[in-house]
Amino acid sequence: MKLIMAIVSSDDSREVLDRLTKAGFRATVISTTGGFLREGNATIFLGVEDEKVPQAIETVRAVCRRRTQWVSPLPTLEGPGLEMAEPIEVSVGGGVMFLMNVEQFVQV
Ligand code: 2BA
Ligand code: 2BA
Repeated sequence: MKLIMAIVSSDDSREVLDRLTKAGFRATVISTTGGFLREGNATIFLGVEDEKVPQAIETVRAVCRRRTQWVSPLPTLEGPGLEMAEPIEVSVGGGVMFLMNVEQFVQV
């Protein structure tokens, strides 16, 4: 069994969960915040049998489309005054997934 930790945009999380549960996957979701944009995202934990891992990944991939967004980074404290950094283009919306081996799955 694998534990998939999928970090997805908050906008996409509902549809990802709908599709995952319809496909029979079990999931746990927590509201999280990205360290870079400081915007809400969702972290979905999926305990998945090894042979179902590709299907789980495809289900997340089908919903989470990568797109670009302009953001103004937080002001820096470098230099004499408060420097406003130039807006930068970042890529958002795609899913990020970590896969971990599960030693044991216990249901009580
Ligand atoms: P955030 O940290 O808010 O990052 C949002 C997007 O900003 C990232 O999208 C990436 O395109 C860009 N970005 C992040 N850090 C950057 C940096 N130091 N310089 C330039 N651009 C940067 P994704 O890569 O799709 O990541 C989406 C969210 O997934 C991230 O939100 C973070 O919460 C999580 N994440 C991504 N990689 C991670 C990792 N290696 N470890 C833990 N969490 C990760
Ligand atoms: P349990 O299987 O006891 O699961 C309780 C909670 O534990 C789940 O809440 C979920 O948050 C987490 N969980 C269980 N197995 C997991 C796994 N493999 N990966 C990640 N998280 C896991 P809910 O999702 O709200 O489910 C409540 C109960 O509804 C479940 O109790 C189960 O009896 C049933 N259920 C959940 N998903 C189902 C599905 N796709 N088809 C049929 N029944 C489902």
